Amino acid sequence: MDDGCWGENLLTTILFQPKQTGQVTINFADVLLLANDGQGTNILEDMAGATYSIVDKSQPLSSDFNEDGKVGLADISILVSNLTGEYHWHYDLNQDGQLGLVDLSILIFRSMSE
Ligand SMILES: [Ca+2]
Ligand SMILES: [Ca+2]
Repeated sequence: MDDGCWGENLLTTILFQPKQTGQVTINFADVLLLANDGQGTNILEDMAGATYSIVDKSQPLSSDFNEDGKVGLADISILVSNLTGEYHWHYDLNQDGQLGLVDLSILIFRSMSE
């Protein structure tokens, strides 16, 4: 793009191929995207990274959060204490990207099934 671009444009697409499940943080370091503002302002300079959760949707997430070999009140307590605050992917039992009553319902159902 020798002449640059104007307005909203898709500049690139990055495809990531995860090697394992878990969390990954992606930061844009040493990357320049310069505005054609006469000063060459790097518009990525203030861009924060993002953290992604890589999950295997073919495998149900474990509900035994305290790893005591059973799903029970202790696990429910752990989930409830994590419903607010920072998102933790391993408590997201329906893998919808958020923690909420659906995840709690799944956990209660699993605890009653054991
Ligand atoms: Ca447990
Ligand atoms: Ca969820």
